[in-house]
Amino acid sequence: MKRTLVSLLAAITLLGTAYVQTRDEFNGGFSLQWSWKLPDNDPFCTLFDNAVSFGGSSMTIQTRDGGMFQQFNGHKNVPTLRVSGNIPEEWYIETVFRTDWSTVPVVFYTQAGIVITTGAKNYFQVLITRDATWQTETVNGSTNSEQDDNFAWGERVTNTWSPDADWMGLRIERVGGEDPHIVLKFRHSGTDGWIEYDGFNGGRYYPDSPFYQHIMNMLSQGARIGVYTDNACGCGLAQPFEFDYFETNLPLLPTGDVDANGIVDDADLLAVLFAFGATGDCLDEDVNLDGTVDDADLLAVLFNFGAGG
Ligand SMILES: [Ca+2]
Ligand SMILES: [Ca+2]
Ligand SMILES: [Ca+2]
Repeated sequence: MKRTLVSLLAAITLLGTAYVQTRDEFNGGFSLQWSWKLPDNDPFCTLFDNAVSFGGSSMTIQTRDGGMFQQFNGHKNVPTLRVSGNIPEEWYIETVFRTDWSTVPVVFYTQAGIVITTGAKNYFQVLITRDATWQTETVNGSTNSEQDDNFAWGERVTNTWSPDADWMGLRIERVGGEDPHIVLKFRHSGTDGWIEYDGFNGGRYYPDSPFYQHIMNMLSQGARIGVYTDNACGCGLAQPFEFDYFETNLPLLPTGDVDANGIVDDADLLAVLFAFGATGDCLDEDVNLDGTVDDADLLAVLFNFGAGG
């Protein structure tokens, strides 16, 4: 009987670990501690050229020229959250976004989605892409990856479809149990909810695959996860991608952890007090990333005091 109770408690604890969910609805601004910084990228602070705006419940990022491609590393407007702590056996990252594809020229690659990265030299992206190769108005799922600036064109991972201006979703998920793997999922107005990538050329990664190992290595090294937009053309195309929400169950640095040491304490409080009144795009003390260090940031630290400890 006692053993049963212990097993039950252990099971509940495991469930609790697996289902901790963090979601930012982008309600007029960030509710989680995002950062515009991207290591190995120039500029380090990627917020650029008024390309980002918030609606009542969404964030819009307009594409800007620049990329992380090989040694180029000049991408713009990449918001990310820091992964910190033990990675659960089963995890996921998902986002939902839309754009008016009718304004995207068929001659340029244009894409948006999820990025997992430790910096501009190392990343994995899953995207919905208008592929300029075919010069048609279709889109498809795709992936890109880079290790130490060595680009690996992931692959086209779905069949093409004709997009509309409706919401589209991307989800990257690790399935545990006896057959652990990472799977990519997507949704759009032509699917019935989330569906597994249709296996055009992949979309499932098993432990012996380089992409699987790359993703898991990055996550164990305090990776950043976030959303990504790209016109991939150097042509000045400012295509707006509107993100509805971003959600994950991966453990993140606690909100208010200004010095990113994993705990919200006096050091973070003092940092905000000393920076009080400062303005700028990428200040660590600007917890809500609205460009000013003020009461809102101080309150964020106070409300989360002790978190992560
Ligand atoms: Ca690169
Ligand atoms: Ca701290
Ligand atoms: Ca602020």
